[in-house]
Amino acid sequence: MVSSTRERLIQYLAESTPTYVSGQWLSEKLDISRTAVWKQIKQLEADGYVFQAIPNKGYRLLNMPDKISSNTLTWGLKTSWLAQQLEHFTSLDSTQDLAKEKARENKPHGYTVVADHQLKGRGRMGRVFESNNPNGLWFSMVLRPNLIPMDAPKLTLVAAVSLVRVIKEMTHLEAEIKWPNDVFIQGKKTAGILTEMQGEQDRINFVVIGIGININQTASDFDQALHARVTSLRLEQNQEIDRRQFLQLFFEQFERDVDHFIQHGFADTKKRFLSDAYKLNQKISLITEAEQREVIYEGISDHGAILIRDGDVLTEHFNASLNWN
Ligand code: BTX
Repeated sequence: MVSSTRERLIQYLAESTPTYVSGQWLSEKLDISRTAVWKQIKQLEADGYVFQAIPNKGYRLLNMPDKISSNTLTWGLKTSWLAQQLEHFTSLDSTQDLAKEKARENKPHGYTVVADHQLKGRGRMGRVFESNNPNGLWFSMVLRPNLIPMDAPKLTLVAAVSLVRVIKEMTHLEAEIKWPNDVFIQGKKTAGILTEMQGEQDRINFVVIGIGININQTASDFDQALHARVTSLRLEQNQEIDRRQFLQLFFEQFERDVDHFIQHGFADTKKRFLSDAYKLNQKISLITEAEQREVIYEGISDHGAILIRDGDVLTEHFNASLNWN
């Protein structure tokens, strides 16, 4: 990908932090005059970047704006593999589709795609996921975990517990996980996770995990038809959230949780899931094509399946498309 002079300038400054870089060095690297470097720096300052400039020493980057770009997202990111390779787009059909395409082209474990607008954001079974709005976070991550294919769906639950932890860290909100892939606040959907895998019988080639989170949307940002069922973090806590900080914290948390799951198994994820599970131990309605049935949601199994009690019968349901509320 060809980067603009501005992007390269930010990258040099970001990589050099906390040391100073001289105007001379930057002008040589970027092949522009020192005055042009100075002009670019002034423009960046106008856009919210903060520098310290010291005569004879040069420039040092102190802060980035909360605006999202591949530079602002990777600057200061404390991960070893997740999102270290990241591409950001203003507009894209779907981060999920692009990430899958890139995974097929051999992008590594942790490669991530982020978009401000998705024109064809999708959920499970081809459902539309409303995401043509820069106030949310829409991204997909390529994972190449050393797991058997049967364990891949558990990564959805790992992502859900990571997400809930970051929401609780950044807000005072009680976020809950609706098995298997949604995050709810006050009974309304705030985030959704889409896990797709490509592999063979005994080997995962790659997994792409796509996440959509409603962060700073106001009510008028949502389609009328969704109003009663969805919410954003901002709507719930009456305060805007720094999207860049949220996403960086998520990448750091999810990397830790994925590594832990791969090394030590599912037990801790299961424990965290159950402590934040939406409607656990309550009556829920199972909706199938044929009928709607009242059952009790008793928990999840060691396989990550939902455990449902219908009278005396306890059943383990693996199908992530199970419709219930
Ligand atoms: P899902 O199939 O469980 O949920 C889809 C349903 O969620 C829709 O039918 C609608 O009722 C509701 N919905 C639509 N838009 C929103 C929204 N913004 N907030 C809350 N609820 C909504 C859930 O699928 C998984 C969604 C993953 C989306 C990510 S975004 C990045 C990546 N790219 C992409 O195309 N998909 C994923």
